[in-house]
Amino acid sequence: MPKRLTREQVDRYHADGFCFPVDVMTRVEAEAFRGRLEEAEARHPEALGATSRNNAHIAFTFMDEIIHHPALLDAVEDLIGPDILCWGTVLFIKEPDTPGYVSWHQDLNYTPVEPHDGVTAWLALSPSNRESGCMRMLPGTHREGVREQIDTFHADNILTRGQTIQDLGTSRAVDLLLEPGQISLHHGRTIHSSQPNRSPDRRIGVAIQQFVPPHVRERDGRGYAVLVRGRDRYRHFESLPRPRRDMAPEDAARRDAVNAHWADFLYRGARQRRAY
Ligand SMILES: O=C(O)CCC(=O)C(=O)O
Repeated sequence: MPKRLTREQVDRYHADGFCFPVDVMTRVEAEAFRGRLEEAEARHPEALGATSRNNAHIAFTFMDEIIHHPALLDAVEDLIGPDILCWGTVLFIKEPDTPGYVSWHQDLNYTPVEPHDGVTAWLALSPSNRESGCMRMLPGTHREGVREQIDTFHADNILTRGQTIQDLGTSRAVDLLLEPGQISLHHGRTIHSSQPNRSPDRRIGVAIQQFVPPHVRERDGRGYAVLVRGRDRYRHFESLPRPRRDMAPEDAARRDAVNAHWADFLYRGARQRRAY
């Protein structure tokens, strides 16, 4: 018996490579997290902007609480089991009426974790719909292996390298409509994208990318992770402590070290680097 997902959602995840929407918190709780995010953005603009969106959970308590949220972890447990590590997070924020978009891609093309047994949870802290540029997914593509992506570095493409899978038929794409407090769950090989935010509100997504069971490891190194539930009998990752306040210098330094490690694989072989 699943803890949070319905049996149908579990089946959908395995068949399609994603499932949604999953209620994990009330709208009021989601609004409180949004409030804390926006307060933290105002107080630490250098640490929470478009170019500093990775791994905020290491240095900010609201993000740490999100990755440990019991209902969210129950949903993740339904897919990957009771021992759960958080390998990383990305804040995908699209400001009102801006051209930023995400091209068709697979996360596991550039994130070096193996085997492919993890899952990404994407939490909406504002409405995510067609107008605001919700994620769109191509069902079943997680079963087809990792595809070639080309780097475009297009100015409006908010992926690190503007990486894009070309020549795709996208007529079967599904829009992942979410209200604040709901998540979607996707497999890292599922091909997905998102359009610009044409709404008057910010589109705020917290991607926990990804939750992995402890037998997963990084291809070329040790890497870092936070044990968020259960036990880690493998110790493939350096274990990160939880922040007790925002931007304590030792946590900020840990986050910088993890992000430098990420930049090494995110930009491996690329002809240019961006600031994120
Ligand atoms: O938030 C978006 O629009 C894209 C997010 C994404 O690509 C991901 O979470 O893997």
